[in-house]
Amino acid sequence: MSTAKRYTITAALPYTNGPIHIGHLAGVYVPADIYARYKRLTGHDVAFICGSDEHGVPITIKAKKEGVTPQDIVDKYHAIIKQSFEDFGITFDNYSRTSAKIHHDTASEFFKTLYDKNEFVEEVREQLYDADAKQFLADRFVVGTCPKCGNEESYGDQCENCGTSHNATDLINPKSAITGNAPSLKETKHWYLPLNKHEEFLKEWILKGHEKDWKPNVYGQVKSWITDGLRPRAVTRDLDWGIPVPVEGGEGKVLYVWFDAPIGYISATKEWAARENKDWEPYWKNKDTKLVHFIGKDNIVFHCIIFPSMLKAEGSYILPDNVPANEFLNLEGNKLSTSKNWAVWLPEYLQDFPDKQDVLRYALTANAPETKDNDFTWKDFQARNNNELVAIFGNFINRVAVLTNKYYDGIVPEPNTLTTVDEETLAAIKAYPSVISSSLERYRFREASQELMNLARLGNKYLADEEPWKVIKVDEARTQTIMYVALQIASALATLSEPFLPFTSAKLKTILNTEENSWEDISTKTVLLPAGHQLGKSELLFSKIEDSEIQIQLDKLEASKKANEAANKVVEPQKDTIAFEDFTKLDIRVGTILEAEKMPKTKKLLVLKVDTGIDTRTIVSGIAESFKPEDIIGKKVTVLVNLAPRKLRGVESQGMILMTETPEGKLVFVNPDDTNVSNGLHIS
Ligand code: B3M
Ligand code: ZN
Repeated sequence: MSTAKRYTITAALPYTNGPIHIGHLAGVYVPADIYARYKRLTGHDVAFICGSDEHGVPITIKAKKEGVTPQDIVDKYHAIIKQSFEDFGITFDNYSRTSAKIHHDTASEFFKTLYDKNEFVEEVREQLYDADAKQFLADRFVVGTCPKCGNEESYGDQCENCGTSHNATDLINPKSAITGNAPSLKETKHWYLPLNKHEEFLKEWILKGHEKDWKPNVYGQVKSWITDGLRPRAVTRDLDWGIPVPVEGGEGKVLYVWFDAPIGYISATKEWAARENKDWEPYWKNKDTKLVHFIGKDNIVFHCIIFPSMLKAEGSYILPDNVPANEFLNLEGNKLSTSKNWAVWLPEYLQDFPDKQDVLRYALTANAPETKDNDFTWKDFQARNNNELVAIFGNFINRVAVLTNKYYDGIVPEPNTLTTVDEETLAAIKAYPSVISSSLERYRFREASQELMNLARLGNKYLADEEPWKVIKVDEARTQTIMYVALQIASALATLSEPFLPFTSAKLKTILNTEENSWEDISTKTVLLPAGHQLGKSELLFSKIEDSEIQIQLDKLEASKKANEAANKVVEPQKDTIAFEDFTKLDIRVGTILEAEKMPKTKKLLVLKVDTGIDTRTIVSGIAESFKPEDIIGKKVTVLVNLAPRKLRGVESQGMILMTETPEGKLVFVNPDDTNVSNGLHIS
């Protein structure tokens, strides 16, 4: 595994149109932070870069909906998102934003360079246009059927189902997201990045160069797009929110959000370097720098094809060494959804679990959607906490701290003769840094987190086998050795847990009263915590999560589900008023169903014989999808008996059965003997 001296690690810039949820954390920010912390801990020069993505259509849509300006929206969510990252210990060296002047300047300059180098194709083409909204329909302003996979809700620039990026005019049956209208076509000029021109380079660089080291999900997608053939993509838009197109003829147009956003990584690096009095260029231009993009799978095309083509066309930049994209995280069996409020929002999580940042980091890492979509469940979260963090990691540390305090006043005891088990245990500790590194170098964060837990397991087992609490009664000298060895494991855990469980690692370092050891020290030093060292104050690392706490979370989700169902229910408007005299014309009686059978060759109709009290008559009723004929014989029903007879499929219907609906939407008879809650009369 080749490692570099300098690392530029980027995490996808979140759109500032809402807070962030566990899906973002699991897919992008936790793995990126683990990686960045690990690289720093192993002595590398790291720039860990992110920021708010403040342009693009979703932000203008949200602003319109809330009746505020796009700037109001981005200011609000930039602050919220930034706070969440801090709260969860995501150690960006810089969290910038794309509305920053430095970004506008950097992106404009980048565009101008490509323009001057003739890297764009300038073209007037017909684009989708909503005449009512007086708006060109690009990106999320238009929805239609994806030409590649048939998803009916593809956006103008990208289909979220298959990940393909396309031009809005490629959509089948496009509809304006603003008015719902079918768009017309209108000519407008744009600048296109001719991806086709870069096909050979992409083949060489990715298909030949990264078959082995890129994740199969990333490599596979990229390969299929390149094999399908690439086409020019417009990198400008007719919008008023974004970075103005800085060349002649660009008035009233802005850069496409996916053109400016990745350049945001560069601007944020510049901003950071200026603040730190460093030179930004080595982080983007030196061959001995490794550029790694952490993203979700829906961003693959932009980071593996479009942005590298831009960097290549510009000419002075390095290309990403890897793009370890994750798949998606689902929540309790359903897709995470902002609009359906089917999510665990980070600010809300912290309200309910104020000191459990590491628990979420751990649960999300141990169950990360690395190779396929994965499901987050609250039960699993609870189990990861109670059965692993509390029962293994926390239990081990607690026993070590409590016993050392009790037997030796918190001072690391002098070891005596080491047994084979002691020696094997000390040797096993030394292997962990490279075991965990090897997983991390391959972006296997789940595996790495489990190796860390294995080290805690080793400690737990060592104590359980050696039983110092029993040995103390018979062999003082042996107890000293046992506790010494256990303390070495605890010390290794303090260092190796840092990338995964930073808050826990800090607490553990306080308990052990040491900050000394580096990642490498764990495998090279013979003594991690020397005899005579005084421990610090003891505290519990983790606490149990009760069923009742989990139930609160499940109830919240249930409430979202109910709210969605209610919101989706279409309530029909009231019909025109009728006079009382009209109502009295209705002759409504209670009858009994004597016979019922399905009308042949229909789905909905039943032919009933009903005793109305006046006579027995035939009534055709459209209720076959709700009732089986045999179940309704003998049922009392309410019948409108003086409705003019009407032929249905050749059978004369002499009246109408009155129906109503339960709140759950189930069709029921209006039956004087039943006490069903009704919400409106139906005529069936
Ligand atoms: N804002 C997209 C997203 O949140 C986007 C990432 C930009 S990275 C340069 O899916
Ligand atoms: Zn698709």
